Amino acid sequence: MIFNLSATGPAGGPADYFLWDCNGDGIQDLMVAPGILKMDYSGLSCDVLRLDVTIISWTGPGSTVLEAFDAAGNPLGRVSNSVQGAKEVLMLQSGVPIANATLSAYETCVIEMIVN
Ligand SMILES: [Ca+2]
Repeated sequence: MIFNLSATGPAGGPADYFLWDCNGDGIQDLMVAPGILKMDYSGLSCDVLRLDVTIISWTGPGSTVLEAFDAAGNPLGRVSNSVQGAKEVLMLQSGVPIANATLSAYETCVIEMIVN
């Protein structure tokens, strides 16, 4: 893991998440059901300007939300899932460095996170 990852439940309680190979490629994925993943990029030596998070959401469009913030906590962008039950990439780009991001989900498998 090249950045810090933590998770909380929807109401600030413990998140329900576990490893599961949801796309059957032999590599364990992270199933969030439900929870909020928090990615902290402040320890990275390079600026983060783009996030590509590959997911499968089992809840409807708009229910899985990726949000990015700068170091002061100002929102930089927000993108959500558009399909249910199929693989898609949540892509978020910013003109200023992304300090941290959250992924809020009810029933979503996180297959890959690429930080650029
Ligand atoms: Ca997998």
